[in-house]
Amino acid sequence: MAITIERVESWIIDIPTIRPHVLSMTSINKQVMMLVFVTCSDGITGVGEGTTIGGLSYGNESPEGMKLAIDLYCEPLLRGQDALVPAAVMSRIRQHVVGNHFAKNALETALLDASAQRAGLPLSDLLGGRVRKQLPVLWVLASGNTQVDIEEAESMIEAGRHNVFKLKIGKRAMVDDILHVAEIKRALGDRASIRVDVNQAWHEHHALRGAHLLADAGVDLIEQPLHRANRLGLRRLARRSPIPIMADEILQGTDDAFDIARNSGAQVFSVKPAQAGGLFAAGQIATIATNGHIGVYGGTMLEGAIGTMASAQLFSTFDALEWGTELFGPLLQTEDILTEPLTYRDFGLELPTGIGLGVTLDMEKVKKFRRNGSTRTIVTSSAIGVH
Ligand code: MUC
Ligand code: MG
Repeated sequence: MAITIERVESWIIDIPTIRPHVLSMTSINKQVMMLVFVTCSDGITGVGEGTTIGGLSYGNESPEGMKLAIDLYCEPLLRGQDALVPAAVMSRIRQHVVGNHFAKNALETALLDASAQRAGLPLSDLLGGRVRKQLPVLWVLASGNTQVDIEEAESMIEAGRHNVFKLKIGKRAMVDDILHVAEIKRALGDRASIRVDVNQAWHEHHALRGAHLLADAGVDLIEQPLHRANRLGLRRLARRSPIPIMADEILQGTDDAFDIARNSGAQVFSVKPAQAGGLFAAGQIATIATNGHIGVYGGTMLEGAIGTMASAQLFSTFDALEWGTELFGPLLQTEDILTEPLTYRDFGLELPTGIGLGVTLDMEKVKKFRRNGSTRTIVTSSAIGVH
């Protein structure tokens, strides 16, 4: 009997963060998640998530925009379609909807979650099966204060939760950022690996000097130091930097991944299903990386539990994951929206064994945080230069 897509519904959920999270382009005090529910004629509902950072500060899709793209343009293309063939359904969406990678990733996740539930399998089994049961997870130090960051890192190491830390820099002058990074590395010593994410804030003129100073301070990796449009600059830097350069914002899909790999434009790829436009596209980016002898890292857009689990299900199938993952998004939120929380221990995230995404939403909690009306994503005044 044919099983079709009956209903597609998207919600916006606002959950406060445990502390302000300060990046080069914005600071956030809450995380805004777009959840999409795809209900099929056999009664199965799949769920997917589209989440970004600071409204439109990070990329060209906001949670509100994702909701609009799904409600207005994707829903009519999905309703009545064969739910058993997510690839064909997504191909139809791609024919009619250009870009909108975050929204497409959320929809593809929901369709695959429904298929996996129907098959009685974890989503990772539909993607080829797990190579690992646990994913290494780093923590991002981004309180904006050096002492607070050191204390935070110390408590994470002591609790056995994280011993790899990514520091968000690029908001302050380079010299101040490097003093901040060096102080943290000095305090933690060999007990932790330190990486930095510049989120595109540096100019090529001073990036090489920055890379040398960071290497001297004991940093292991520099993420997206230059603007994403400066591909040649990133390639020049990657060739001369004493420590590896990771591509993040520059990777907006498989074409970018292929181009960067072909031109030796970075040593590591941050694989993000949202930026890639779906779990399959993200898997293809990881394959391009591995075939191009580029390291693989499992990135995040600070998704909550649903987006994090979708990524985790995919990353668990990767043959190579040399740089671990940063799937810590749910830990940055004050509230858990699952019936059973995710398990973070021994410096990693344990993959649940249940069907689909392997997690169940606590709908009472989800409803509590659901946004009513069309409230905009509030970006802090300092982030938009208003004082
Ligand atoms: C990014 O640029 O990597 C990942 C962790 C975090 O704090 O921000 C994100 C986005
Ligand atoms: Mg990044």
